[in-house]
Amino acid sequence: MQKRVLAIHDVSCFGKCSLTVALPIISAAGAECAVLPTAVLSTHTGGFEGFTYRDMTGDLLPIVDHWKSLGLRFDYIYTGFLGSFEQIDMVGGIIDRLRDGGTTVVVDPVMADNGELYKVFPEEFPEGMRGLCGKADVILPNITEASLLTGSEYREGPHSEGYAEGLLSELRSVCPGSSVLTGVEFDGGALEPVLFGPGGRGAYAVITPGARHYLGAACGSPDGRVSYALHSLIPGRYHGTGDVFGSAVVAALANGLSLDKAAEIAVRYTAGSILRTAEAGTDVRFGVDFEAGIGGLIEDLKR
Ligand code: PXL
Repeated sequence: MQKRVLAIHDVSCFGKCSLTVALPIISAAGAECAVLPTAVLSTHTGGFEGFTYRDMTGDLLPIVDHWKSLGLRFDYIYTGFLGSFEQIDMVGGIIDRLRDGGTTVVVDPVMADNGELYKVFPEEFPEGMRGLCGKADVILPNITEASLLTGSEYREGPHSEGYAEGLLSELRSVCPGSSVLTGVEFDGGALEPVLFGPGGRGAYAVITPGARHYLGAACGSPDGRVSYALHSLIPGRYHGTGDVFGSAVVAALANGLSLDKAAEIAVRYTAGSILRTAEAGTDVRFGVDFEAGIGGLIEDLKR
């Protein structure tokens, strides 16, 4: 049976993030992708001046009412950038109405990066997002979002395992399910003994061994188990990579893969998208070249 995903994000008309990323990646992976647009913007808000912003709050419930009248159901609900603070509770209610025993809810608490809450969101946004994460089976925060959700200190990389695993442990009181923490950065010299030294831990997927610096994701399960998926760090800050990563995770889950494996595949795919973009030298605000990697992603999902 084909899986059906509902993606609840904004439409940034230009700039390759949110729905313009989720829809192609999830569809190409063979799942149906229905959309609930939270806002329509001319571009995303990361580095562009003068963007237009249409809040879609008033349309969300009528759309869901219509779907209920049709008896639609969803295997996955994947939420990302929300259009307003008011939408957080509304989206929580929509999840309650649409989920059934077979629905997996994936919440990406998109609200912050590089140590700062996005300027479009009010100060109370993280507290609201904490409530939404409480409804999720899987959350996908970056380090900044995890620190805001848990009231923990934000630290720049390179990180220690202790810091990453401390955040994952705190996140267990935010989300009853699993957490995938993104933007985890390790120094290669510090990591290698842990990996390959006496009693080296097997819970790592190192995609590019021998790197000086690693960047990737740490997955924490409800029972406290932790795994990592790491790629060599590619310098620079590229826009929309969180959405490329999250969409690939959802695509992999919808193909029946475990969360650890989904994170590994998503790290490889996101890093490949960044590398192509770095080589092309395009404006980092314009998003990453995820399109050329879709074929490889599908092969990875089938492997
Ligand atoms: O990629 C996250 C994102 C999604 N949508 C909009 C954004 C951002 C991040 O800045 O501005 C509108």
